[in-house]
Amino acid sequence: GYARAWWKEAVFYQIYPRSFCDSNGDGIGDINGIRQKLSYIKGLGVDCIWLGPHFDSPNADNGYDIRDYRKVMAEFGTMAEFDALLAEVKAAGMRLILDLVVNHTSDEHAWFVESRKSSDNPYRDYYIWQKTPPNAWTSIFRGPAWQKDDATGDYYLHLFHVKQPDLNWDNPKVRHEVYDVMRFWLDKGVDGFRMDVIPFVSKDPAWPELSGRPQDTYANGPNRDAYLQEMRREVLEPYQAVSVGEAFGVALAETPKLIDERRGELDMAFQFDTVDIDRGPDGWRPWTLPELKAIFTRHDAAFDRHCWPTVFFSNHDNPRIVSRYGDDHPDWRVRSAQVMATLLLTLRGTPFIYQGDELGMTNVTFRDIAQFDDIWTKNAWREEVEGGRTTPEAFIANQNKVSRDHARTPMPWTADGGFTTGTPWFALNPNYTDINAEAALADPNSVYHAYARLIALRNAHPALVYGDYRDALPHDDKLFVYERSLDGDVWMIALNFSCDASVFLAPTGFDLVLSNYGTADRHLRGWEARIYRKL
Ligand code: TEU
Ligand code: CA
Repeated sequence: GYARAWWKEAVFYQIYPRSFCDSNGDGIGDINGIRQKLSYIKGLGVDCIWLGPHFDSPNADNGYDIRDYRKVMAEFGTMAEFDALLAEVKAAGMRLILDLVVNHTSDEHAWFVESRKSSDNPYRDYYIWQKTPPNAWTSIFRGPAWQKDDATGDYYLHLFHVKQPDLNWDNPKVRHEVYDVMRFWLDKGVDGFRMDVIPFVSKDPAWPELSGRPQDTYANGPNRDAYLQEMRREVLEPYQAVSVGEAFGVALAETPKLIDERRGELDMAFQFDTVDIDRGPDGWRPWTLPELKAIFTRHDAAFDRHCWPTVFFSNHDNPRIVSRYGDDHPDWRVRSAQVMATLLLTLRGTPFIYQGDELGMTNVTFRDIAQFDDIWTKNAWREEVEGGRTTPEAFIANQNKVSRDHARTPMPWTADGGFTTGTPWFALNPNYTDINAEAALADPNSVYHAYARLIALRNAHPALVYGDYRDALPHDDKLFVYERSLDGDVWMIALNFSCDASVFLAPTGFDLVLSNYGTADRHLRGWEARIYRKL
């Protein structure tokens, strides 16, 4: 069996602070807003909060460009308010992890301000400078990854936005600065880190040209594993801190390198297979249920007893779960969001919930480029539409499927919005009048209460956490039926991924424990989710 650990049994909840709750009417979510909503989060039964970047930042990429790692973003509040939040999270019996963004900093970080001044500046080697670009690497956010800088005429590397220069991890001083930042927050009592694009930290000194997707090259530098091992020895291990790294660009077969417990790197990784399922070379592509199911069978085979998976279907970089994997038509929105909740919370691996998915929040229908906030979308528009490669209509249609902004609309707290008393920094999804926390809390059949019931069930039964996984119907294109079993405790989960009723033979010798329809029926109804347990 597995070695037990709190983070294997935990359910995580991700907060995107800018869009969570605004306490002072300036239109921007903040720390005091989160403090006001802790009982809402606790009410779900989650164990640990992942707080998106809350550090001082000029917000070129909404906080993923950090100017000062030891300061709280002024718009979000003060260090005293952060300390109070942490204390209140703990008092509520939960834990808190922070977003560690250390592949790059903001170009306004003091290290980079120094670094760019001259080629003999003591901070020059904190970043990656070349006399001329050694290759034609491109930024994940479009355009060249090498940027000429006026002061010296040299080029610096930025794998993301031009305002996000990559740190030089080959310089041991940089690594120790990062470890000091980690200790600063761990000393306050945080429980660990989600690590942003952590596999990108090691750069290949041969500067190979790209072949395939850029991330496949960027994530696989020669010192990646040595640096993660050092980080674990230096910081994570002594503090017993949990770590979950974004495995962006790391193939499934390579992922055990990051998380096999015998290697001493990370505890968990976000593998991108599920969220890449609808991504093709030219944007959105359709997908099928057997493809989705095959991912979990593949993961099950790739991760042995020494690796522990994560399960997530969304985050601040992805569209809304119900629009993407379910059916956001009003007739099916609640049921299909409950099907996805059941999947998320009964697969093998630690589940991560993204704020608002517990309300069944949907994608937005964007009509105009002016409605978007994301720097990535804006860069892509410049390249594709202004560059004459596609039409505005085709571009917007694709963004309506893939945009990161779907996830970034503010939380709808009440039928009046309730996110802010002022003007929100980003428009709420106009359906907040129907889809909001107040309505969900009042309705026992809401998506929110389904999440709460599923989390309680998971917490009560080790088989749902540590049990083996077996897909019982891999080829069916509407039904997803699988087993979880541990020491003779056998569970069967039957999910209908369609609005058609389907004949389904209830397994003999099993009890129905939960259905999102409440009552039993001979048929598996449209978007029904059932959980059975062997007698
Ligand atoms: O994301 C890595 C990243 O590039 C993702 O945006 C990825 O491309 C996307 O999920 C594919 O669907 C991290 C952060 O999560 C993201 O918000 C930041 O913009 C990025 O790093 C840079 O820090
Ligand atoms: Ca505010």
